[in-house]
Amino acid sequence: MNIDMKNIRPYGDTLNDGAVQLSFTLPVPAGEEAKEAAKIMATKMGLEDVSVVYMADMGIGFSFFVVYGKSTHSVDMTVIKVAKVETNVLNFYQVNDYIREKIGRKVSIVGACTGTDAHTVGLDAIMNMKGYAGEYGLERYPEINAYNLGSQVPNEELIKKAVELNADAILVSQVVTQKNVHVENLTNLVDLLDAEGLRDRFILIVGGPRISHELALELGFDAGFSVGTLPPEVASYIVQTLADRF
Ligand code: B12
Repeated sequence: MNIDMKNIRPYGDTLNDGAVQLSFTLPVPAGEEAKEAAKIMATKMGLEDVSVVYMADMGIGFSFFVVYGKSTHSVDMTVIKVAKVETNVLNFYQVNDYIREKIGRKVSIVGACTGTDAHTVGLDAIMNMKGYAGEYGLERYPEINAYNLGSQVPNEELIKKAVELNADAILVSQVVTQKNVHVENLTNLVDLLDAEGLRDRFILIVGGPRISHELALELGFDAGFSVGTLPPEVASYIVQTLADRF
């Protein structure tokens, strides 16, 4: 198949047909007028040949739609550059061997959900002994001392613990992003570390579903991890960055 990388378009039935599926809610009761409004809305979004394939009454003067249409736009893939964590991902055994051979002591890692954030599942997936998606969490690695401080940890407290435990890396989880609360909180952590002359002492990592490596770098972190991250990816990044810094 000959794909024009300078003009990528959505693919539905045939290559480059631009077919997309879109769903949204309108604050009007379901009915023929609402259906027409959904069609006009999708057309104004730039879709052609729009058809409303599903409408549901949401019960309280709201209606939900699934719409098919053809996008008229294309994307030039050849100019896209995305900042991403570039690490040779090692498995559980390789990470532990790497630490023994290249670092020669246990690696200390402190993690927390900070600020007002109480979403612990993501950080637990990375740190918890029992692991996630078939991978052991950092607490299970014999060559890593992992400390999970839990949820709603103030930045000051996280820094205090990281110093106390002589941490090599600090892991921060931020799931709630409403009103950019995560940006404020993450910036505050970096500012506090800077003010105490501690920023360079730690590998500083942030993760969460709406975190990108690019955002992490912008905010003064060393790396950012998002949806689907597995513990060995984080462990590999930490140990290789640490060895490089020796
Ligand atoms: C479970 C849940 C809760 C539980 C949390 C329980 C707990 N102990 O964690 C409870 C009920 C407490 C809760 C509360 C709230 N929640 Co909630 N919650 C969710 C839900 C359904 C699932 C989140 C989850 O567990 N995902 C599974 C994990 C495995 O995925 P993950 O977090 O993405 O983690 C992975 C990666 O992101 C990454 N990662 C994550 N952290 C880190 C850290 C590091 C260091 C690294 C390397 C990687 C990493 O690795 C993980 C594994 O791959 C989501 C909706 C959804 N489906 O996502 C809403 C959601 C996150 N919640 C939301 C909201 C708004 C709230 C509340 C504000 C609701 C309210 N009005 O009270 C409160 C806030 C509480 C607080 N103070 O934080 C919104 C956030 C919207 C936004 N953009 O900010 C969501 C998206 C729901 C929604 N659609 O509105 N919530």
